[in-house]
This record gives sequence, C-alpha cells and structure tokens, in this order.
Amino acid sequence: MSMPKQYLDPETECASPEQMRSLQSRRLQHMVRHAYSNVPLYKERMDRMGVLPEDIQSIDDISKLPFTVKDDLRNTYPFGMFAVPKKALVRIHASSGTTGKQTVVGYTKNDIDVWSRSAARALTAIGATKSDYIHVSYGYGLFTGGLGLHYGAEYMGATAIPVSSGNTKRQVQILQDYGSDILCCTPSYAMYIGETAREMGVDTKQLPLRAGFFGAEPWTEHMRQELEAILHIKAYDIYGLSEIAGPGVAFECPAQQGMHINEDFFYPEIIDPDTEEVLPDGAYGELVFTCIGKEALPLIRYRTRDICKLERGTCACGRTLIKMCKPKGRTDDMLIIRGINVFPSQIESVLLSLNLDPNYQIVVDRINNTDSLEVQVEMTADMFRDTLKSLTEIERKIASALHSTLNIAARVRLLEPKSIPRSEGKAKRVIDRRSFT
Ligand code: DLL
Repeated sequence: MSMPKQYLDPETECASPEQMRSLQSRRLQHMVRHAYSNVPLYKERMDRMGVLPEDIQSIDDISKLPFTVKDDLRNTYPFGMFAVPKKALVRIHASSGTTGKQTVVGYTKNDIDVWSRSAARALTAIGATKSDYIHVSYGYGLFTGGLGLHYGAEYMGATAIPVSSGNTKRQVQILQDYGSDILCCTPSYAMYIGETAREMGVDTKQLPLRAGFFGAEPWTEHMRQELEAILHIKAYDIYGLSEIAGPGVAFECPAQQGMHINEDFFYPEIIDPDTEEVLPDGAYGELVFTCIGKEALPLIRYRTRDICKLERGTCACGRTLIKMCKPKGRTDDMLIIRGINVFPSQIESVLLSLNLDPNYQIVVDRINNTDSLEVQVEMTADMFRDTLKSLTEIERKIASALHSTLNIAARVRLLEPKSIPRSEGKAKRVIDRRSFT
C-alpha cells in the first residue's frame, strides 16, 4: 500500500523493537524511582508487595508493580498523587466526572511538552502541515480535548483555531470563512456540525476542510462513513484519557488499521479485568497504561476500563509504534440486560448498517423485576413522510436486526427527526433507569 509517510519523530515512531524496549526500560526505571520517592500511595503499595525501585531493571519487570485505579485518584482528591511540588506545576485538568468525584490531573512544563508532542505526532500522521488551520471544537476548560489539540497544533507549527464547542452555526461559518483544514471534535458533534451545515445550505464539498480528528467517545466504522459523507473529509480516530494525557495517547494513521500508541511515553498492557493477569497481544481485555515520560502524575499500571486489544509489527504507514484497536466498550459501560452483556457500540453498528441516522438513545429499565431495553431512533426526513404501516414495518426490521446481533429482544421506538438532544461534546447514549428504582 502506498501512502503519505509523514512523521514528527521518525526515530521514535519507526524505532526497532530493541530500541523501543531499551528506551522504555530506561524510562520505567527512572519513573518508578520518582513515584516511589514522591507518592506515598506507591511507596506504601510497593513496600507491601516487597518491591523496591531497584527490582525494576527492564520493561519486563513492569508486572511486578501494583495497579492503579480511578478510586485511588478519587480517594486522594484533589492532589494527593502528585509527585512534584505545587511550584513545578503549570496546568491542572480534570476528568468530566460524570460518575462520582472528579479526578484531577497536574502537568509540569515537561509534561505539557510530552503531551503536546504526542498530539503533534498525531496531527502529523493524518497529514497536517505547518500551513494548516486546525479548527478545535473540543471543549476548552478542565476537559483535555480543546487545549490538548490546541497545543499539539501549535507544537507542530500549524495554526490552532480555538473555537471550542457550542454555537454550531458559528462553527459552520468559521469553517467557511477561515477555511479550516482539519476539524477536531467528538464524532457526535461532528455529525451535528454536518447536519447544521446542510440545514444552512452550505455545500461541504466546497469547503477546504479535508480531515477530521474525532475521539473522546466510542464510534463505529459506519459512523466514519457517515461523517466522511456528510462533511466530505477523511475521518480519523484519536484516543486519550485525562488521567494519562488527553488526546494523543493514541492516534490513527492513514492505514486506519488501529491507533498507534505513543508507547515511549505511555506504556500499554492488556489484562484480564477479573484476574489482573497480563494477556498476550491480540487478546481482548482491559487496557492499562503506565506513564513513563511524565513528572507530575506518574501513574503506574492505570486501569482504563477500556476494552481493547494490542497489535505489534510494522504498519503500512511505516510506524512500529504498537497499535490498539478501537475500544470495544468499557468495563463500566457494558450493560447487563437479563444476564446478557450488551455494549452500546453494538447497537450503533446495527442502526448504521440499516442506513439510519446515528441519532439514538438506549433506555434500560426494570419493570416487574425484568430488565427492559428500548432503542429510540430518530426517523430520517424520508421516513417521516412514510405511512404508519411502513413505520411499523421499519420498527420490526430494526428490532429483528438488533435481536440477531444482541441475542436479546429490544423494543424499538421511532422518534420524530431532531427530537433527541444533540451533543456538543460526548454524546449521552444510555439512560439506565434501573439504578433509580
Ligand atoms: O476524552 C480525552 C480525549 C479528548 C480523547 C479528545 C480524544 C479526543 P476523558 O474525558 O478522561 O478524556 O475520557 C476518557 O473516553 O477512557 C475512553 O473510554 C473514551 N475515549 C476517548 N477517546 C476515545 C476513542 C478524553 N477514540 C475516556 N474511542 C476513555 C473510543 C474513547 N473511546
């Protein structure tokens, strides 16, 4: 396959396995000493396990180290796991905190550099150049999306347009008037921007926009096709999480066969979420990261709850950076309905394979001690003109497709176009009423 070969750091992005392992080993040793000396939680946990920093000689020794979970950050809220004094910090971010207390993360100047460089590698990989306008519609603020890609764009010498999210008509106006080249936002917001452009009578084919960097929430291959069609761009995936670094922990390249992890900064492992046993490449499990290039919050074996698999080897783009697949779901996102595991992404795949618009909501309830699953789908404008009989037929068709994928019966309800609230950030797809009954 021939494809543009653009790298920010070719020595690292295309390093041999030996070079990468030796870099990772050096960095891990340094990082463990730092965490042990400066984070009481790690000293205590390693002491309890009888592991000393000098026991860590190479990256293979990582399995001797303790895991970290989100609750560790919550229990030490806000700054208890920081490994540097306040005066060394230059930035604070926090997770969206939709469930429980927020988790707060801090960055030194070097940490911002590591993160910006990671995001800059990502932008370079999807073909961004110094003469591009990078339209950033991720939220700016405690959320890492906006500032992460902003700094990445500046780091590589492109021009960041810090639009942030919201005011969707103005987004379209700016795409048109400034001639943005690359759009960065959540896939659901990109879809909303596309719909808004269509309503405003803007022909997206005429816009200079050529690529989108979409992440922060799960999205499917079908959604990619929808976005590429509505915006007339190439759509790429970008992954990150606030605890490790925002966008740029991993990124898609033109080969689009998984996301390359910036593994010289964020070392990945896959574990069995129940037994914590490390799984081989290619096996699905929970993704775990160790920060081997960060100072302020050097997390060791942080359990992301994302379900994923890893793949090693040289990619068609020339990179050797290990790849992660699109996360299949999260251990805490998985719905258990009448004993069957259901991931929202499976439902999205079914809907999009039937050429429905990706505006849907999943409502789970418990009625008379039995779980119920309702999938609410917005009708397309064409369907809205259909007769009641044909709508019932469509509902039946969707229900049957859902049943054959999920192995569970779902009630399908077609809603009027535009009745499901649009999101300017991460879409809320699931309403689980069971926790309130
Ligand atoms: O969402 C950071 C980010 C911003 C990533 C902008 C990409 C673009 P959090 O709010 O901490 O950070 O949420 C992290 O979001 O553990 C995944 O479950 C999910 N996630 C992030 N990127 C993707 C993606 C940001 N590309 C959590 N595909 C992660 C699927 C994603 N899920």
